[in-house]
Amino acid sequence: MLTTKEYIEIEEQYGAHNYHPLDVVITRGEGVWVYDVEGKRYLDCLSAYSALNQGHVHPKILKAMIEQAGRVTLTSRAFRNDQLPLFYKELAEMTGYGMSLPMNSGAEAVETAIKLARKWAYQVKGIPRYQAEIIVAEGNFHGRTTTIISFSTEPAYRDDFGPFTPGFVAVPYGDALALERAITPNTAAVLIEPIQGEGGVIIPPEGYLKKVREICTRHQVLMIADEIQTGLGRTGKLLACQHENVRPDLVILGKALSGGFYPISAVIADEPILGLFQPGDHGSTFGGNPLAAAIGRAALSVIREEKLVENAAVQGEYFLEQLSEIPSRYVKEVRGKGLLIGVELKPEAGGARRFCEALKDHGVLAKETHQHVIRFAPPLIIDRSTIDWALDHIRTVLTM
Ligand code: IF1
Repeated sequence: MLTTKEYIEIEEQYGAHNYHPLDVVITRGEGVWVYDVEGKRYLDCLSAYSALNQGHVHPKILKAMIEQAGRVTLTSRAFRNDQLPLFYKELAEMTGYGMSLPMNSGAEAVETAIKLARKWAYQVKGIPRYQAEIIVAEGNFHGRTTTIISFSTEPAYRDDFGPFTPGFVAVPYGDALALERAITPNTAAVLIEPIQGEGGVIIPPEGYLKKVREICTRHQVLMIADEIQTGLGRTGKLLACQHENVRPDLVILGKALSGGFYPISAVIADEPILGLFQPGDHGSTFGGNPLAAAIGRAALSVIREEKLVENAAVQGEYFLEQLSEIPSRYVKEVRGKGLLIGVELKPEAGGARRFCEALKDHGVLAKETHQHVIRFAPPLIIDRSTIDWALDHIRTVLTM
């Protein structure tokens, strides 16, 4: 085995530099823990941006993956397979939406939802062809494709990558009035995150999602929730929109839909909307393949059987409360829902990165977002004593 330094040198020489990772080289993961090539153990407080809600290498998902990998992995959608129908059915039963459309990356599922909303606009709402507009929120993060970055408001994600896809309007996040004012007869949909993850764990004012739902209904506009990061238990509900008893027309899932084993995403909706896609309209070589479907089925069953939604609510409340009580001169605000928690530091703290570096040295892996926010989002299988262990180290680092 090579040393940490050697792995990093090779990576820097041969890999594109589109990331600035913490200098920890992970070789193994188990549950909430990962191990680096020097044998040091760390608590994973990022969970691959919520893809690992079920924890690393969950044995049940691993078993499903290995069994299916030995049977058949890919049929293409030109033929049917015996896993996809059951994945559809189990996803419908769990989420209460009638249909789903599987893709691979989150960004692909967002693209799928955009295409579907546009088709709905022309075929159902009667918007003049190619005039459809979709309203998004400032500070959004929905992925990295050229269309999606076209409506990003973050210069780093956007600058130098134009020309941009038209048809999107951005309004301030959390402001329902601004959203309603932006609606025109050509508005097809509103696309929002229930909590902005990359935006810095931004929680909108209470009642915002409910208002967005009412506005969408009143103006015959589709409400699309990007729950790629917030969905599947992360915030203490299966879907974060359920905190306000809101049912969007379309929900986009990804990340934890595979428990971190494989890229699996999906758009879920009812038949009057998702039924608009006709053969040939949309597709993917790998989307809905039997390996993905088998993994997805196992990933969903772990969320259900291990009551991860409930655990996220209970442990998240405790973690948030304990973090809020840390007497740190650097902390401006602690906020979160379930196990999606952001600790925003004051500008004079000198940025969150150095705190993440220090946490890493203490065996806690967390990632800064938007310069001043440390995000804590451990796997949803975490227990109270492990949170207490983490808190000891977080306290030390935040009061250094
Ligand atoms: C990166 C961020 C998180 C997402 C929401 C769609 C996607 C994501 C709400 C796209 C993806 C990831 C992508 C990853 C880092 C990460 C991230 F900091 F960049 F913004 F989680 F906060 N909608 N988020 O959060 O899904 O196509 O990647 O499967 O791009 O570096 P994807």
